[in-house]
Amino acid sequence: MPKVLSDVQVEQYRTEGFVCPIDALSVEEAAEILARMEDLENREPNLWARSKVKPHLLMLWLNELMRNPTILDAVEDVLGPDVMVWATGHFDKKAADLGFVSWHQDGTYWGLSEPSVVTAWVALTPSNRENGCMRVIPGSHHRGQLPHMDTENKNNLLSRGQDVQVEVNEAQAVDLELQPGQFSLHHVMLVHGSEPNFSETRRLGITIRYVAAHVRQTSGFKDSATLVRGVDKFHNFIAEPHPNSDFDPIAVDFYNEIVAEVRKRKNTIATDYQNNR
Ligand SMILES: O=C(O)CCC(=O)C(=O)O
Repeated sequence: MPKVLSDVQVEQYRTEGFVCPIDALSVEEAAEILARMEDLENREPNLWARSKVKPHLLMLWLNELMRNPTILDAVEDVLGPDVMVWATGHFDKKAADLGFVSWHQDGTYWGLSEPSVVTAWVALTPSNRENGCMRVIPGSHHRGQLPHMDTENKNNLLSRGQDVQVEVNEAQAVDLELQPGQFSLHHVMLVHGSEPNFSETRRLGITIRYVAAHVRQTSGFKDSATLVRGVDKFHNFIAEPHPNSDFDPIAVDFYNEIVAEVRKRKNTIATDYQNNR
């Protein structure tokens, strides 16, 4: 029996590749997390540029958020009992921001061995049609790996501007509208994207990329991950340290080593762990 999702939602994830919305935090808790994040942003103007690959190693609020029991229960409902966090990130659109996300499948450059990979997209502000919420094409995760092309557009929030090279029927798109504290789940092969923010307020989502423990990095290096549920019987990933503070020196050293690995393999693996800015 699922822990948080209903049977219908588990079935929806299987057939359509997403579930939305799911309640995780109260509006007050989401506001508190946002305040912690903004406090760090104010103290460290290059915060996100410094933290592109696995910001959960550097920011305590994010390391705590990825362990939220409700999010983990929902992830367990679709991935099974042994769950690791492989990557995290943020997708930020300021008020009246032209930033957009081209239609893509997440797994395209990630180098992961199989699609037991799900993203929890956690809203820290309202996310709706007007401010450029995420949009998905239901069932597109069943189409297998589709061809993508890297494109150059400074407003594309994806690091390579990766754009799926098949026609996307936007009439089928579903808006994943969320209130602060809610999240959606989407499958690693689901075609999704988002439009600019035409509103007067910020739209901010935190992405947490969860993998089942048996998933491997296939791009020729030992990647890292954090076990957050169950047992890691496979040791396919180097175990990440658990930071005790923001920019905990032990986690920073580890982070720098991983970033160096990722950069060395820039042309072969996921350099799009994280968005463009
Ligand atoms: O936040 C967005 O607009 C897009 C997010 C996205 O592409 C992702 O989570 O993979």
